[in-house]
Amino acid sequence: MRIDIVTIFPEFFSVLDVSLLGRARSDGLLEVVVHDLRDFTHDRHRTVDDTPSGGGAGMVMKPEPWGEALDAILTPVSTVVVPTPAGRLFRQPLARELADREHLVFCCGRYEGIDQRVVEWAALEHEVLELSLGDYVLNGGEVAAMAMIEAVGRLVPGVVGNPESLVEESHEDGLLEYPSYTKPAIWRGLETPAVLLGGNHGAVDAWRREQQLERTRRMRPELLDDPEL
Ligand code: 6GU
Repeated sequence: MRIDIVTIFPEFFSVLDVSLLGRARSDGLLEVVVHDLRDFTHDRHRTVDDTPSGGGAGMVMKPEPWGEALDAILTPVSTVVVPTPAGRLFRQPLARELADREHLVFCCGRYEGIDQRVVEWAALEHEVLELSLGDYVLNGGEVAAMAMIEAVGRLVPGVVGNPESLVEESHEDGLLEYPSYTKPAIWRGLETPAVLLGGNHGAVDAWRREQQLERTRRMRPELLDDPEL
């Protein structure tokens, strides 16, 4: 998979050099290229924003640098992702779907967002997804893009060493994950649930399922009747 990122803060993405995704990049499973949006401006001040048409607070990202950047980056197989709190919720089923794409292009907006015509224009010839992480506001799309890239990247075959570890995690079956324990069996007076030490795998599986349901009911009751999951 190839991932291009367009941002005015390329240095945010240096964390992609480390950990699991850093390894995936050096192994050639993921190709990630970060672009500075200001490289696609032509004025002395490398201007990327302007006042909102119709008035109002804040600044809006000008369409021209975005157009030039996307002209240079898009291919016929590109999917464009625009992180925005005004987008549709990014959830595990979509992460799974995006893990099959050949080319993802993340457009990270700052200020009050990107001139909407950039999305309209890109959608003429490409799949464009405006995606939100959740119901809170970040200062820009960079941290959100990072979260999405990690969620998608770890689902690309070969990126996570043991694919079985992907199966039993939160959201993969629409429920939250069961709680985990390791040794020692008693720590600071607190005991590991006896069923996990008894060697009865059927009983362990049943207990974990029960825990998933109990935890989901307690933490995220709305997931229990969610058609998407
Ligand atoms: Cl995708 N972007 C921004 N700026 N804020 C967010 C978000 C995205 N998702 C939740 N809050």
